Amino acid sequence: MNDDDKFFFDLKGFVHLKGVLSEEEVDRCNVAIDAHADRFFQTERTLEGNSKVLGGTDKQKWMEGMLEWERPHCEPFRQLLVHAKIQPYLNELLGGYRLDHGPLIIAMDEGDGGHLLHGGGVERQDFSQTYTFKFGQMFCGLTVVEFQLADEGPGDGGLAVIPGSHKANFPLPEKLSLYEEHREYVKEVHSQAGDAIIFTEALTHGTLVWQGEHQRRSLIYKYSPSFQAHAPGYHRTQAPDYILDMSDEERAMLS
Ligand SMILES: O=C(O)CCC(=O)C(=O)O
Repeated sequence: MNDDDKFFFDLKGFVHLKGVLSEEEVDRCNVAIDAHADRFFQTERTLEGNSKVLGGTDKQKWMEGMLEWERPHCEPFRQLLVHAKIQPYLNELLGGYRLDHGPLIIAMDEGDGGHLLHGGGVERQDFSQTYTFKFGQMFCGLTVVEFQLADEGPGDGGLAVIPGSHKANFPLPEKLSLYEEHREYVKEVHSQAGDAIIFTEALTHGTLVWQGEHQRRSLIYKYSPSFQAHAPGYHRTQAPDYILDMSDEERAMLS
């Protein structure tokens, strides 16, 4: 993580890394997802809350459990746990770290509903989502690595953030959370398949209704410093033995 990256992460609460994944890495993930498409589910949670503009014609589709899929389909997702282009950022922001929860695939078809803008400064639910700067260094709690497996261009919707909101001291105005007012403060993150966006969970972020004609596919890994947890309990798994089949480096991310 070079000095420019550090400056912009501290200033904005996120960094957008272009072309982190090769076309082949993106394809391997998408092929594996296609092979498990029957496992998409719709969360019962109402992600758009009371927003008049974030509800869609249908809900987002989510999928989990990729780390335990059969080979070769699990492989690209396991490799992302220890991706050489991501590790320097997590080392700088978290020090020692591990997977807190995820990975999660968010897929959205045209018209699928968004997610309230949430998090940000004082909105943190607990210390595990903190962002702090001390002793010349950034300290992040829960930190998100979002890999884009499909393009997310202007007008498509998808990931939206409020740059700098990880340092906010006053509560997020409700109309902003609902995306009904103050939209000029919201940045849609335009990205291409293969890009990665790393952001502190303390950053106000959410999802705009998907308007693209192609399916949105975002892959989300959430990390915590190794000494603390955000998600309660152990990883839920259908196949507990899968962990024995991982490399030592991959397995260490789950410890
Ligand atoms: O749709 C997105 O990329 C944002 C997901 C999100 O809000 C979250 O992971 O908390």
